[in-house]
Amino acid sequence: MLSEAQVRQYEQDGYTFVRGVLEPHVLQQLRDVTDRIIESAAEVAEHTNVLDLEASHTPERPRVRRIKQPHLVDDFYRDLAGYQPVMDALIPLMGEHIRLRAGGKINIKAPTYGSPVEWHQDWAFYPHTNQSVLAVGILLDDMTEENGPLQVVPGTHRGPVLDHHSHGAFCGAINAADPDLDVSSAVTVTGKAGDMSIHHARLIHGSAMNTSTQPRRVLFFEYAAVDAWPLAGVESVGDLTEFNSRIVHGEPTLQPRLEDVPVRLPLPRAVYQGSIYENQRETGARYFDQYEDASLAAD
Ligand SMILES: O=C(O)CCC(=O)C(=O)O
Repeated sequence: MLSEAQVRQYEQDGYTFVRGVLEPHVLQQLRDVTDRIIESAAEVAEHTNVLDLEASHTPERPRVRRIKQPHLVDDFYRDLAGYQPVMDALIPLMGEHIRLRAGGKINIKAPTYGSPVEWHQDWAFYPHTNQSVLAVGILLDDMTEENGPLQVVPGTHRGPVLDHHSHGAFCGAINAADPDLDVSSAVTVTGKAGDMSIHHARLIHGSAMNTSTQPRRVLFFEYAAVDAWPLAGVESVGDLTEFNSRIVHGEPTLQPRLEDVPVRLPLPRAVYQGSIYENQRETGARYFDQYEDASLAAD
């Protein structure tokens, strides 16, 4: 369960952090399953449905940036999405009825070259009928000031949804020159492997490139209250059985709850598809440094 202070922090600041969520043997299993999937990158030259690759990836020198939709890749992840300690942390924030979203990912951020993620609000990717929508970040490695930690701008979940478009199409990032983007109060989220961050879907967040010698792998699961129905984005309710099969706690409903919330649609679709990293290739001004020529990055 969360303490009252953690619930208050989530409500006021739009994020909170929970220590020691994974038991040590579960953390070890998570790492083992993930390592096996990362190793499979030696067999591919291009992005796949599962693997998103750094621009400098080659089969001889594999560089995985992301594992996409992990709950579809291995049952271990699907089970972990409903892990009781995770549910115990979410119920005070979003109620008893919780659906895993179809998105979800493990962002790998390998040492010395792991890519940055530009400032964005998840809500710009997947607006819903109400804002009981959040993401958790389960740490596979210690997340430190040095290895590209998650950065959040407290309180921005109560502010506007900023423009995530470039050249007339969605690009999944807020232009760093946008006068409405103020990240002067951004804070870094740091913790130990097995800990978990929680952030509201409207919270502005991002992270720098990992130039350190330590990996920073985070498993992000996205959750919505069962009565929060997607308005746009990768998830639609084309198949109700599949939609409801992702309920990890509580019961389904056919009565979405409507809230008066600001919405921008992620349309027209991003020019580059496949992951946030691809979407963000079209971003106007960037905030975080990245290798212009990724092959310059050391192993
Ligand atoms: O990996 C990170 O630090 C941020 C990830 C994120 O916000 C995303 O992939 O949507």
